[in-house]
Amino acid sequence: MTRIVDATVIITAPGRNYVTLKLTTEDGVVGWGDATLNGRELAVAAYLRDHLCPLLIGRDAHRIEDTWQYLYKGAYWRRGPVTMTAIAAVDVALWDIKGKIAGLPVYQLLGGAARDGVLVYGHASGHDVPSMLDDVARYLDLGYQAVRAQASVPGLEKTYGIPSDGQAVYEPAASARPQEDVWDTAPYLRFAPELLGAVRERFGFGFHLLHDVHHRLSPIEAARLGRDLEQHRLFWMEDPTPAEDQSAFRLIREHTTTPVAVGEVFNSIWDCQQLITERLIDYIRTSVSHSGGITHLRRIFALAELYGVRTGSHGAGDLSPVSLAAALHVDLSVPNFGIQEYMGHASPADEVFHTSYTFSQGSFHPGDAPGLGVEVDERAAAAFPYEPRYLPTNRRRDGSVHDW
Ligand code: CS2
Ligand code: MG
Repeated sequence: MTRIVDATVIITAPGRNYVTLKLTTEDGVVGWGDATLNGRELAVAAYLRDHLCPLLIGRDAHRIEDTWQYLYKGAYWRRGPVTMTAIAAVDVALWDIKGKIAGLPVYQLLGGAARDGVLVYGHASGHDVPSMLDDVARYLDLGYQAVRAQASVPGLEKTYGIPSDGQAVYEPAASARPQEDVWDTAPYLRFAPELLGAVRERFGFGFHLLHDVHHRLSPIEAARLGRDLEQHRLFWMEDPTPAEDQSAFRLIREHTTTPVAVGEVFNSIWDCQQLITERLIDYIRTSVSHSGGITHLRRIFALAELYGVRTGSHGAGDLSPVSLAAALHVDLSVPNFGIQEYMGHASPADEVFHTSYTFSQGSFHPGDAPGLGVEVDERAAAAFPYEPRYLPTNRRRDGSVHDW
């Protein structure tokens, strides 16, 4: 038994906003958990500070499963992004503590390494096809074996995922109100096959190619796009249509064999159940930060394994380095691993988050430090105050709101 004696929420913005939970035991062992929910950061921070942290004081840090059930069932109001991100931060911090006390990296507690490394994909993008192709070349030169390709859609002023000038990776601009972008599906549906075709024409088929539709199509449009992309042999077409209506994916399945990946906005096993058990997707993208932590993510992945669905966890820059480290420990140990997203963390995040994961030839390894292998510099964190930032909103040409 080792009691939790302190639970602190740290909000910092080294390059972008992050919320981190710090748990400390009576023996001075510290565990870190990521609680960042992009554009709604303060809601999770308040949920932790006002509701969960007081409940954690005095609890046995070793009892991870009991604490998970206590916070999930005890909330009465279950599921949802805020609740499950808060519970995730507690869960991951407790696994960090257990690893540090055991003197083992977390993946060893999860059954050990099921592979030598964690295959990741990088984000190639461009304002046009030539600059996107140059970015793909850059990733292949760095040793990546998998690349996601996105480019500005001709005729649209703004497109998801394309960094503004001077940005290393795409990040929504700091603003008091969400930026409003104009979306039009027709030019995108014509352009996407050209975009991915250009990558295959220039670089061939010797690496994995991924594309994020980012929830913008109707089920039949998604079915048509999937069919038009088949010749380009994608690793996956991601979030082709909003996933609230899981039965909509049956229509996509009827028309195309392009693999489908969904799940970054999911928060619990219940959000994925139909898609997995009906084999309507090929990759489940639930993240350790937004779906209840290591404890619950492993359940989702175990269900997926039964149905031949592989993992493809979300790993955008708005999930902190603590989240990435936790994801890598899970990825290294689960049998049905598919791929891990790696977008990187813009400087000066590395001044606050000190990590021990390493990259080599297209794969990551979480490292063998006890626990997660990440430490947070609280003094450095204090130097980067929070700044409100909203994700953009999409409107169609007729002014109506569309999925972003
Ligand atoms: C995207 C994300 O990386 C992805 O797959 O869907 O960048 C997503 O837009 C952000 O995480 C939202 O906060
Ligand atoms: Mg995505």
